[in-house]
Amino acid sequence: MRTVTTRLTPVAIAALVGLPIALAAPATASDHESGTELSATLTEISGSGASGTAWGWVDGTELTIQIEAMGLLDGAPHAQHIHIGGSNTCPSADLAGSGFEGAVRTTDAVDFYGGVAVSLTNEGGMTGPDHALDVMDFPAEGEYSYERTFEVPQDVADDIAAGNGVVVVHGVDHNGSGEYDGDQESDLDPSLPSEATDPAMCGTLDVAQMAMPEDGVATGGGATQGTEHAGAIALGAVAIGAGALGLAASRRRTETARR
Ligand SMILES: [Cu+2]
Repeated sequence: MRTVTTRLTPVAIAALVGLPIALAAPATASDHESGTELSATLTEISGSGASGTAWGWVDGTELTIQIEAMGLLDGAPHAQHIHIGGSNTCPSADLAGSGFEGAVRTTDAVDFYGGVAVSLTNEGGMTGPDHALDVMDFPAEGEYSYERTFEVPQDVADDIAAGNGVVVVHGVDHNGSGEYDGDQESDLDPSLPSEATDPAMCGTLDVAQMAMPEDGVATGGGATQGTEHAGAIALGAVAIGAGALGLAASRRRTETARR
């Protein structure tokens, strides 16, 4: 929902200053005709310095996930998952953890994001929760772009489409040594240092817009309808302020809503 609003802002600015509206088109445009679009802003946990975004699409049992990550330890694997459970949220910023200087470890925040439901392994790796720590099958760079489309169980797909998925990227060099080390064992696998599995960043996969059923009739959903109204109000203000340019923005909004 937040993403729709964010997209409107550049549209509104473009309309007001007369820039070509096409510049404001979202980069994640897709040709999907059914399914549910999701997006997440990934924010650091325990001052890891990591940040990123995630985008997803659920259509039946097919899941597509894109992740843009930065600020991670370079040259070290970053396990990345979709967690489901708990309150389906990220840990609060003031959560005191059991890790390095109070850092949050993976199990410290399980009441927030639950357990691993999907392992976002590299192409070829397995994607179930049993493969959550297949460390050779995850991105191992400080900054990376990840995209994968694969099948998930129906209940997992339903949960993610309902906005219950939380993306968590792991691996934090708390002591700045340039590698995963330290005295503390991982709370997930005692053969690994805790740094290798501590959560670096987290974001909730929020439903970005209403899924359109095949008959083309939108079903209920108060929150998304509220977003639509907010967009209409914003565009109304543009129309008043910028006349014909405002109308162009409204048309663009309609196209965006149809995707
Ligand atoms: Cu995880």
